[in-house]
Amino acid sequence: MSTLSMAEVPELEVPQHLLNRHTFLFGAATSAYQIEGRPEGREPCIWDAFCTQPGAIRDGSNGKDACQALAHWQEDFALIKQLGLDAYRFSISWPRVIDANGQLKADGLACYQQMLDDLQQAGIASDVTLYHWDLPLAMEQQGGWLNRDTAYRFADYAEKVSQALAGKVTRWCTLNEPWCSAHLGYETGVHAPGKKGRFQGQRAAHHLLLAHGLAAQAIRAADPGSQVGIVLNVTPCYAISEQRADMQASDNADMLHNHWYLSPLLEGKYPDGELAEQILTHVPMQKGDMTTIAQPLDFLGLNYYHPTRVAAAHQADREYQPMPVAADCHINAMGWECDAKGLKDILLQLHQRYVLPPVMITENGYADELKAEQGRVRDKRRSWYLQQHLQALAEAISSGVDVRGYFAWSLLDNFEWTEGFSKRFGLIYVDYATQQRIIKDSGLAYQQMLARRR
Ligand code: GCO
Repeated sequence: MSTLSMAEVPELEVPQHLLNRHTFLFGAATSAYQIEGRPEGREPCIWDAFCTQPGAIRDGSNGKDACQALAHWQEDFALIKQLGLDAYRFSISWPRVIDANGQLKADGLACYQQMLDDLQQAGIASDVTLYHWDLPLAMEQQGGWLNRDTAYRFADYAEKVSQALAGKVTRWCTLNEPWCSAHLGYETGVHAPGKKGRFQGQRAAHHLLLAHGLAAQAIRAADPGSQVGIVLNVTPCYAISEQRADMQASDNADMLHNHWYLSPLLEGKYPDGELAEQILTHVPMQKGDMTTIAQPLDFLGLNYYHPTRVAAAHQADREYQPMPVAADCHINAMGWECDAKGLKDILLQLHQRYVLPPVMITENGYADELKAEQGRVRDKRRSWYLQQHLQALAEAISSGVDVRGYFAWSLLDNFEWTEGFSKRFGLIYVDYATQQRIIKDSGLAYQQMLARRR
């Protein structure tokens, strides 16, 4: 634990209306594969297999140990309390709690039960994601998200787990970022399971959306006192010029990335237009699917990291590639443009276009590669990023968007998917060799901000 005095940490200056603990909550988020380790305690998942493919992970690493979070959870929860978080968002590993025959595994579930009891006793809300990308490998061998049956298997898992944990979970998030699971996993193949194929992204997406709808119904029946939502990654798309072709490319990017998910969930239909219609001929839709998908949401989780700059010249047919970045911006270690205005813009755009349920910012954060020096991590840039984004968020709220909470990504440095362990997003530093944790300067600033609240 850090012995740094508070005065040494730059303050996060955040508008007053975010600092009312009765109307706005602050948390931090993680996901199972990225932190847990202990693969021997579960069935294999698609990321175990993907990480063995040469060149798939930049530093050749995998989630075998990661933060050893199942062994260290009590220590980590002490840090959550020390930071003064109102809520903790984490995910349950599907292959840890369901065995090869589809039955609930009591030993796999036990740790999550203890964790939830501990949070409840401490008065900390729990935001539990059921699918943060770790599909059981056996299901991938039967087609994964390209197979409609996976949606029913997911609903079955959701039902069993929400029955077993009923009364312990504050908010259930069915899926995390289905765009990533579908598009990166089955269209471009840069994420697990590494499949490539035109229109496979939207085919997988349909089954993911269906899985969400079925699971939402199952959770509501099993755990009626909880709230149910889904987490999407959204990004405002900006054309790099006002030329028609660039504007058109940007609209297409916006449609494929944001509205392909939001419109089915909130309006029960896929987007309109020529491109959408062409894509839809490849989507295996069945009668009643759109009604199932458009379940009422108690909240909508939105993850925001960066805007997307779009140029027609970068378009290969309907594919688009984001333009790198705006000219004078700061870029993080992921190569992502830091632009807090993008958060306000996308929130206002969505607010104008849809009747939104209450929104939670379920992830937002900054990557660097800083190592601890003499027990301290001076991550000024992360504090700057948090402050900018919280200010933009406060502006969006003042303009009428109903946002109820904010989760920093991430509680801990962790396994950053294809980037391995080199990129660090944590408020808390993890020394992977010793598994020592150190609250970074940004974590201390977050703690101080939370302590100043009414
Ligand atoms: C995400 C992922 C996280 C990533 C984070 C940074 O939901 O995109 O949920 O797992 O680590 O976004 O890339």
